[in-house]
Amino acid sequence: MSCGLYSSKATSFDKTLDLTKVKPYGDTMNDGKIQLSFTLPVPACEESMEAAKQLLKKIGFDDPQVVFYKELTEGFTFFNCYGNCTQSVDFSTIQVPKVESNKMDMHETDHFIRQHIGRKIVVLGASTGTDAHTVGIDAIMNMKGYAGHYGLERYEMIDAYNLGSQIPNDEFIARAIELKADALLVSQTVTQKDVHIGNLVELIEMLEAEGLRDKLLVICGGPRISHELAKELGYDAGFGMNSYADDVASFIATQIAKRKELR
Ligand code: B12
Repeated sequence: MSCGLYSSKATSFDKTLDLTKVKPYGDTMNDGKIQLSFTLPVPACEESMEAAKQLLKKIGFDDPQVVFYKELTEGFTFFNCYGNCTQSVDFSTIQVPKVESNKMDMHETDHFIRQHIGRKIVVLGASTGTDAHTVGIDAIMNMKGYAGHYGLERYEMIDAYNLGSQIPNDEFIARAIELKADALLVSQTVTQKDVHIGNLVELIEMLEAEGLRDKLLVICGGPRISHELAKELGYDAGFGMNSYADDVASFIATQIAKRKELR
């Protein structure tokens, strides 16, 4: 269900809000105000300010304004601009594929695992390939947790192994075999030139070649990962920004319990 079908708080205080024609909000409903920052490869001068405004008009902004500009280095000027967006979107019809699972907190998940699986679950996590970003996978796995959500290492019924960053896919798979993993968690932060796609696909292909794909839950996450993309690439689920250990732990526990029931 689209969250547009829930009552929006804004509709109750402003009757001019039409969820079928949603525009950005600045300080008045439907004013369409957008703030945009970008750099043009030209020196800072009156002409480059005019170039920035013309560009905004071409993009479709009414009343474009440059509110700040500064030459960052010789020949490259940074602009901060405002403009009124002339387009709108129909929020009421938007549907986004999401991970479907009942979110449980740490204690509920531990209890669920005890009751429905009856043994500890082994989860391996890493930032793979050339990706050196560790903060995302640490947020999900570290004992102390992140933003008030305990990480998987704190769960009594999860054996969590955080392998760190820049783990090659073959090493990740070798550790998964050695530790008899139930689930693999891959974190990918750098998406420049789609480097994450190649790396994520390679892992799935290698797991398939080893005959392991169906024996494991394989989950990816990162700031630019969506559930839709993850499914397309052959993963069981994908988690993006604002996801926490409880989201992924609930998903893993319920999926493993389901698979156990089917056996
Ligand atoms: C810190 C940082 C670094 C540090 C990393 C240190 C470390 N130990 O991690 C250093 C300085 C090493 C670094 C290097 C680089 N970085 Co950097 N870095 C960042 C920065 C500032 C913060 C990232 C972060 O820690 N976020 C906080 C965590 C908690 O958020 P998160 O990762 O999104 O994780 C959450 C969710 O996504 C999710 N999640 C994440 N992983 C997983 C996995 C699973 C299984 C699940 C369920 C959920 C999940 O859960 C987390 C909690 O909610 C970002 C900019 C920014 N503000 O985001 C740039 C950024 C990510 N870096 C960037 C770049 C380009 C680089 C470099 C290529 C720069 C360079 N030219 O050298 C290198 C790459 C190095 C490499 N080989 O990977 C770009 C990436 C752009 C892109 N789209 O690809 C960013 C966005 C900066 C930018 N605006 O350009 N970086």
